[in-house]
Amino acid sequence: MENSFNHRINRLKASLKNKNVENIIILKDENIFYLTGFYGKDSDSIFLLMNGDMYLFVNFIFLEQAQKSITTDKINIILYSGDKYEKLSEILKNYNTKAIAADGSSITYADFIKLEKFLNFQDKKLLNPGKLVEGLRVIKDDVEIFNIKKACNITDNAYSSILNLKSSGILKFSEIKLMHEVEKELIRFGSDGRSFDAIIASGKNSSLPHHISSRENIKSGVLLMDFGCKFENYCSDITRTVFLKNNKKTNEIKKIYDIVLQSQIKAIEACREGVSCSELDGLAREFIKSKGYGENFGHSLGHGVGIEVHEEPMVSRKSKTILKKNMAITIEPGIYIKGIGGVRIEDLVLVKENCCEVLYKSAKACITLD
Ligand SMILES: [Mn+2]
Repeated sequence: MENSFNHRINRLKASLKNKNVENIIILKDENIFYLTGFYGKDSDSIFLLMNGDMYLFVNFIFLEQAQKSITTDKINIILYSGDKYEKLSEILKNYNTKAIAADGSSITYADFIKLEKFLNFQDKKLLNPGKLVEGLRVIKDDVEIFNIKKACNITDNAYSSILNLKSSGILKFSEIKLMHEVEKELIRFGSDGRSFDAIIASGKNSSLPHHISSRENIKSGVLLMDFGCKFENYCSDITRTVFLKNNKKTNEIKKIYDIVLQSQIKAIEACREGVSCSELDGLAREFIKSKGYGENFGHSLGHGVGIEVHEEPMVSRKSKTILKKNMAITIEPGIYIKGIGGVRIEDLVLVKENCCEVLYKSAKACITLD
């Protein structure tokens, strides 16, 4: 593990050099975790890389956790009480450096004002290098790939035990109770918990891409389930749409199921190193459009997954990112028809040189549960 953190710090240094900066302040918990192994939730910590020296500023609540998770003595753990920027400022006084970058995408306005105040005072300039650490996180290393695959494997197991309930079992639940059942299975198979609140959408509710699971009872017809779990702080994210018994309304939805599935398979077949995110999105989108449902696919094709369930790169029409080996992205086209229902099929894939690896085994053929 220590080697992978060294490797990540070296990548950070190289990426800073590219932008002609040497020093950086990082505030976002996920980015600090990526670089140090310490993951405090809403921790109010600061990671500082200054002339090659590394500091982690934590408050009392996170001190012992930081000491336990950081296995290298190259990172100086600094306890602060009161204003973290005052403590930061004390350390910065020891350095003559004139410019320092801040992890730009996640900084609040209040933090920005304070940082500027302390840095101005010392005649240091604050720079914004953009989403620098997020940019490193798009390419997954071996440890990350292992954890993501494990999360996906647990997700497959949980999905298959939900299918084993059959229609008769599932129809006994409300959406919220099925959400709970899914999350219980994710834990039973070894995850550390969900990666987001599972979306369980029955019938007409499935036309809301991010429906909030409700107290309504699940009805026969279409059922969309979008869920995922965490393993060692790495996420999975899957969507499957199934049918519970037949009813009159399922005919049109089964027609769109076929279109969504074909577009998803086309995108998976095209997904490999060198293809741009916008090309991939366009491929699935054009196909859906050619079948007359262009207006009903209003979100982007996918997103990166890792420490966060939604992270870079965004797989959208606007994204200029070119896919590279070991990026982990979702491919999740959908068609949504208000008042009738919707279908989305989502896989998490690992980009390879000449193809991509689908990380789930869960079947995608249209099924009606007995
Ligand atoms: Mn997703």
